[in-house]
Amino acid sequence: MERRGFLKAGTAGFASLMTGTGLLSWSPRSQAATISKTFYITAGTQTMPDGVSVYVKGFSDSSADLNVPATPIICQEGDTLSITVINRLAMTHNFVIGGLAAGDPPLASTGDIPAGGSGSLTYTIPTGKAGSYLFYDNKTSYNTFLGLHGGLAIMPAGKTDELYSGSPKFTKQLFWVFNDIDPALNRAVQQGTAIPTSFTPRYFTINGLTSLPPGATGHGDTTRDALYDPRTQLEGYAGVDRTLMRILNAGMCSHAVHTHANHMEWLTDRGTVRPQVWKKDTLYLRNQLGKIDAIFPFDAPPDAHPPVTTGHFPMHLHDEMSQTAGGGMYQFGAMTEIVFK
Ligand SMILES: [Cu+2]
Repeated sequence: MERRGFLKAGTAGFASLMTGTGLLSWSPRSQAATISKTFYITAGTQTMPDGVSVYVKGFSDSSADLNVPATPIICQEGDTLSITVINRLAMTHNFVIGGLAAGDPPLASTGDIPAGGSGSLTYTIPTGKAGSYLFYDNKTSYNTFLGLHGGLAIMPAGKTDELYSGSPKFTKQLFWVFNDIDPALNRAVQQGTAIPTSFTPRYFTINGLTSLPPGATGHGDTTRDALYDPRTQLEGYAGVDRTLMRILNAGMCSHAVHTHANHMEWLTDRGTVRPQVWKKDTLYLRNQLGKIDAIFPFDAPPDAHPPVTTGHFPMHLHDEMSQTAGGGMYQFGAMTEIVFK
């Protein structure tokens, strides 16, 4: 049992889990800068849509917050990341950024951060590293699933509208960070008992939330419902709001990311630029640190008759269990809305 820094985030406190600010905002600079960020490793409970309270850990903005996933970081090539991580818990943790530094695996890392102590990471981003990255805790095989993860966006220097130099352009960008929760694992970590050898996910989240469909308590609440969370929902005008989704998978399950209304322009898989941009309505997101980047073009939906330019459509995962909670509550899983205004 970890005693220090334990936060209770029941239904009323749920908003403290999501202090996100919606879309990633970015102003390019002609000069490189140092991006300083302090995270606090905190723990607490999060109430799932079936009322079950699950123990989670997060890289949080303050010792009084519990952010799952962490607030994203956005910067540009040439910048220096200066990350400080303060461990408020009674176990050793760490903070790594996957796919960034040289090495195998290519990790930028704080190294071990002792209980009650702090660690730091300084890394100057070379040219050619523009893209989407997951930062996480790999001190154990399961810390990432507990909630210790978040997204890092690296822009090409001086650019506002490209994923990498010369990529198809976008006007908006956001993260979709997926995770799966097996409450038995989280409970074992909380209680200090043996870590289960099997993983049976019962909750599936996008940016820390599940869908709360019409009729459910919390439906439409932008702080609780993944359908309406401004960090997650795609919203725009046809022909205008091309939106980049930086899609990261912190969890154990692979997923099939599926959009209605438009096909997505598939730009990268696991950090590698695809040789051609394919238009797909379903994208394979690998498990355990899988990542893809794609643009939702906000074209007028081509298959609609009579033609439409407004309306609501879903993004849901095409693996059916991910659309449930608690072993069967359908449409309480990882999905969001696509709103043509
Ligand atoms: Cu569908």
